[in-house]
Amino acid sequence: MPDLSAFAITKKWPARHPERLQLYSLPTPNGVKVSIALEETGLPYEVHRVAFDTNDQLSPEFLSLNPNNKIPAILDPNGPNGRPLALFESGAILVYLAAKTGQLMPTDEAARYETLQWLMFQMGGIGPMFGQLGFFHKFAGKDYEDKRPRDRYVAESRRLLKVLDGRLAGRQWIMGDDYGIADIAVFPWVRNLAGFYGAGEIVGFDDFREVRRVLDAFVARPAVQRGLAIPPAP
Ligand SMILES: N[C@@H](CCC(=O)N[C@@H](CS)C(=O)NCC(=O)O)C(=O)O
Repeated sequence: MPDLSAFAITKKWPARHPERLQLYSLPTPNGVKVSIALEETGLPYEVHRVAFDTNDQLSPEFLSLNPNNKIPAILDPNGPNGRPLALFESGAILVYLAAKTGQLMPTDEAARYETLQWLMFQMGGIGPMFGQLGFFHKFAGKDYEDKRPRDRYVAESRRLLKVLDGRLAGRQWIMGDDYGIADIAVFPWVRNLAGFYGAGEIVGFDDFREVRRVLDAFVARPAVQRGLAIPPAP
């Protein structure tokens, strides 16, 4: 049985199954990327809830694994060379899970780089820009009188949706027939923009028919539906 006691995070969130990959998360657009990938691959894991209402992400135990105080994070007891591996940043975790399982990533080398390119497009573009739009459209920023910041993120989100729409034309998924980590990174954010953030109208979501088509196919996947509800509400 692997010993994870050297990892302070296990003091606050004890591992009942230390032989399984440990996931620290919440069902947010970044959190569900990892639970969806885990559900898709079938890798056994144990999930721990990092509650924002009690600022669990700022606890010393969580910070010992992720000094950037954000979910998701993982602790894999069976990492490279059979040693435990702690990891944060959802993009890095997706790449790790794909490499570990040999799934969700094409085998061809050029196609692998292309997958990373679209993954980075999400991490550097879609995530931060849609997130800012959420702040200025739905959360505290919506009361600001000056609408220029909101308008900037509306325009940038529309631009990114157009790029994505162009990529998806004539393709089933971002990487064509190969569903994988690029889709798992992008579509939880697209779903959130039109859904939870209520920003569908302001960004003209209906103009992006290819994005809508692939979003529908994405959320229809059983593993996606399971991953979207992890960890379950207490
Ligand atoms: N680039 C990070 C972003 C993670 C992130 O922003 N997580 C949010 C939830 S979606 C969070 O943990 N927020 C808590 C906080 O900022 O205190 C990743 O992709 O993992």
